[in-house]
Amino acid sequence: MNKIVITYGTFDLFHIGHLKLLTRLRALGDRLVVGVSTDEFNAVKGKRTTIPYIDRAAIVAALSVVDAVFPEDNWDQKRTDIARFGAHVFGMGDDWKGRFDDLGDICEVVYLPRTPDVSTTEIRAQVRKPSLQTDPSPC
Ligand code: C2G
Repeated sequence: MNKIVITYGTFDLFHIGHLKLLTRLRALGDRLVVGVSTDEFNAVKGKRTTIPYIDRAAIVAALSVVDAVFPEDNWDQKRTDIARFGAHVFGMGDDWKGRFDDLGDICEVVYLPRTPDVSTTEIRAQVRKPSLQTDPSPC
């Protein structure tokens, strides 16, 4: 059986937590398709993104564990997407545990443990830290 797994996310400032999740989800089936949140949808989610959708989608699409990427424009497209792709498994990190259980009538719903100690928010904060002031003049 060509078991298809589907997931969704912003994947801003792509990091190892994203990669581990996508890799584990791919291991649950034969193909993994990913809905990447558009910039407009992230505004709806109240999430500010650093990297524009076109680049976030290109990075996710380039992963060997990802077979297809499509835009996530709203909260309500998942049921249609699952039917469109014939997905057997819907998976997310467990910060979403319970949130999408209603999809259980059309596919298996799984929540996998998040990777601790890494987040887009933390990376953004680190990048913003002023670097240690060094004396620009030659010594
Ligand atoms: N994730 C993870 N470990 C981290 C960070 C994120 O496993 N350290 C997982 C999240 O649980 C999620 C996926 O990586 O399943 C993408 O995370 P985000 O880019 O933050 O996506 P999010 O804003 O949660 O959007 O409709 C669903 C939403 O689009 C999910």
